[in-house]
Amino acid sequence: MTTVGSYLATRFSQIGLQHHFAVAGDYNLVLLDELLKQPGLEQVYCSNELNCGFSAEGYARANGAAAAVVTFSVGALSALNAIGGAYAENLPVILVSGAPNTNDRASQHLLHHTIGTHDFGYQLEIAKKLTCAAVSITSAEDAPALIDHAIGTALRERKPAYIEIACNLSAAACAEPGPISAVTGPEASDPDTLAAAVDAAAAFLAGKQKPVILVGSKLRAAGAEQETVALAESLGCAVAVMAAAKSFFPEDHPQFAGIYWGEVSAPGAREIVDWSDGVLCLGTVFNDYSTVGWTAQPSPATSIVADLQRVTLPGHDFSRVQLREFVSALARKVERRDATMTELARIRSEPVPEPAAEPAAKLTRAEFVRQLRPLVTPDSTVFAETGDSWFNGLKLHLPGGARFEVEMQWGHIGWSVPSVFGYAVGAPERKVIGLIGDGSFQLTAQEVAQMIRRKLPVLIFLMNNHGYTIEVEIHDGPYNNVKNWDYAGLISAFNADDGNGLGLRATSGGELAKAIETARSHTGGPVLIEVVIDRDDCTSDLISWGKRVAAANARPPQPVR
Ligand code: TPU
Ligand code: MG
Repeated sequence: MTTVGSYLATRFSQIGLQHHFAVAGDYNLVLLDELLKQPGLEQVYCSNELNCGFSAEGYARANGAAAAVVTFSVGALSALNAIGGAYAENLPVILVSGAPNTNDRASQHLLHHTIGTHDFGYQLEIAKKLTCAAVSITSAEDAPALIDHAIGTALRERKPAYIEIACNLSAAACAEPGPISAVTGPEASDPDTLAAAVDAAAAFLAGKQKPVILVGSKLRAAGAEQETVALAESLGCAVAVMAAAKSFFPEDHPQFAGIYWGEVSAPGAREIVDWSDGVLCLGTVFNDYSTVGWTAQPSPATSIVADLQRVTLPGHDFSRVQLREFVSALARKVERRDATMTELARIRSEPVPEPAAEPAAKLTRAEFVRQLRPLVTPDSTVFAETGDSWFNGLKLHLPGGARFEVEMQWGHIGWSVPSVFGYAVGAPERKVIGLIGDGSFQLTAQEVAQMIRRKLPVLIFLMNNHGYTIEVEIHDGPYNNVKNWDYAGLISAFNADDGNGLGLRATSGGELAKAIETARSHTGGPVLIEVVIDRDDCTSDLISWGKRVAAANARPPQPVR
């Protein structure tokens, strides 16, 4: 017999999920039972619902989609923060919440876990703002259509969706699932508009001396990474990548010009973009952070902007054009335009070898990055948390195959611990390295216990600078000091009597080298290395960027005209 819960489970399997993340609560227990019955769909437990949402977010990064299952209100409202993150980061995470019994809906009953009124609809209303589709299942007959609508919309739009299921319906009988192609069928461009957009873009580029490609973070959501390499090769131009899109264009490709981030760009990358008379922006996101406080953004007058479903260029605006199809068709149409490669060859600087620090000398950020570099191999995925970890991570040169994950649009500190957990569950073949600051770690540290539980070989570098240094660089005050923790001791506490996580602490280059050596041979659980540095030992990029962001925040109100 198909039940509402088993229908959902089948759809999860059909869209390629082998896991879903969960925290139990009485509104979802029967649903969790139904999901457990699905062969090949494992239930993975999290320490709290915020982490559950971010774990699913990380799984979606590895696997293309994910699901989190939580209880009503006390659970879901925490998870919704991570769902906002999935929206901002273009990741289709399906949030499923248990909900009040259908008989309580129009009654005068008061229910636990609610705000204590007769309104049980507030969670759905909030979810509607943070997802591309939010549905409430209050009848088993409607369940298949509503589930399919939510999942299908999430996959098409690469955004999260929300499904709440009344707790007395999870095991109720409903219709069998039909073919999944009805749910996941691809959305195609309007053919005439696609052709017109490609013609206009090719003509625009043909009229430019120095076109460049600028890759943005929505490129992965569009599934257009391969197509972009082909387009770059037909145009022959330099390709710069925005910080949030690091690794979305191969860094070992000869046309890779580096990270474009205004004043804090990689050497040469800013010049290549700023000197260009025609920037082809693919899946780019320009916000206050990515434009370095509105100081760096290609002019729309000299740009083509190809978004997920829309292409704009001076004098044109084409809707219903899928980014992937646009890039792929444009690659077949463009003329070669490789002047920026000549420029790049002139200004490109070879990386200067960094001298090793004295092994006994006090550990510095620079020495840490030097020792980190060789750890990044083609099978690595590096997660960089908000803070100076962003800048440390961005400085890494990624060999072909290596991946890089950041959460720059949402920017929730602590995101990376659960996201790394979810990613490592979804991609066990990858070597996952997390870079995180002390302040960020304290928000979501519990999820290391789940890595220990599942024996995941994650390597975390915790940069302990005893404070919110990124905030110090934006605006300092006593609120930027962080209570110190015994981070290595915390891992022992998480181990309790059956875990095999390892916590290490390094205060000199020699200790760090030894810790890395120990981590390499450790098996059966994660390793956390606490990297102890001075409070003000940060990248110059963080200082420059922080200054610009502070200036943008401090703009006085403009008089109303
Ligand atoms: O390397 P460092 O010291 O900058 O990193 P750490 O220690 O992780 O400090 C991060 C400081 C920080 C804060 C407090 N970055 N952004 N914020 C603001 C913030 C507050 N709460 C959430 C959930 N997200 C935020 N980004
Ligand atoms: Mg810190």
